[in-house]
Amino acid sequence: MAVLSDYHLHSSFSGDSETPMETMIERAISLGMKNMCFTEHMDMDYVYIKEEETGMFDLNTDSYLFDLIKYKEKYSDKINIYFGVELGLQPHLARTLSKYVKEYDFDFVIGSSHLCNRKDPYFPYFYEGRPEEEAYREYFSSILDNLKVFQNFDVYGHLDYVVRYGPNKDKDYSYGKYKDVLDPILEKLIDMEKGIEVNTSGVSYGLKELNPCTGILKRYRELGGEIITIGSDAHSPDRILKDFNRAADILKECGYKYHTIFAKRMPEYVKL
Ligand code: HSO
Ligand code: ZN
Ligand code: ZN
Ligand code: ZN
Repeated sequence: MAVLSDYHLHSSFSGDSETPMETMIERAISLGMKNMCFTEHMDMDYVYIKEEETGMFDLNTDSYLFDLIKYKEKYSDKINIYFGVELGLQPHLARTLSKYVKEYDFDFVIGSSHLCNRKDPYFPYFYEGRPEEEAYREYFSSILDNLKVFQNFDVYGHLDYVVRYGPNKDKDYSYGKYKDVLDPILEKLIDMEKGIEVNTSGVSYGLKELNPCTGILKRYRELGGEIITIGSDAHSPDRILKDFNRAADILKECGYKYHTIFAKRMPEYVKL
């Protein structure tokens, strides 16, 4: 069965997208999508280093929700639209983020690491003056720091996001090389009954694998993990549902029979 649900989508409510929400919806409908979940960026306490700009990823959640409800009704006979958020996790924000999540009736919450000890792995300075491996390890251990203090999310986003931006990307990277830091993350997620997502946007960064890599997906399953959402992380209409067949094939190869969609924060399992 083709996967017809995309659980990681941005529109102009995110600081790094200019696509009107309705353009994303119309494209999704034209692709035959059944369930689309917007997951707009909310990265509190984010400083865009290049321009020393603060607040680039502050989400105006009220106007986002206002438009979402409007389009949900307008397109109700064509597609299910869900209200999600991609929360940028940082340990010192744990209490503020918990409070924020409780203020809205989200269908789905992705917890993502976009900053790591207040530094942004998106920029070269994160890797300069040290081996790539050290930077990747810093990123993974900061995920564990987040998990120790924050729980109000459904899936962890693009677990190995850092390899998109490293000097050699995922050329010298594998699950096995980082097993000692990755296993505690996966074990903790499973203990907390949290999922992970397969994020297909790495393809446009020229990665050899999706995020996270197949080794991580296999290991999560092996340890008993079952909650997997699939998301394109599209910021523009052309990326919607991209590489979903590949994601589904990888998941089946790793032993998964289902992927997961969420409504009102409750998982529903859909056959792959
Ligand atoms: N959060 C973006 C990437 C980024 N832009 C980091 C600036 N910093 C990924 O959707
Ligand atoms: Zn983004
Ligand atoms: Zn992200
Ligand atoms: Zn995203």
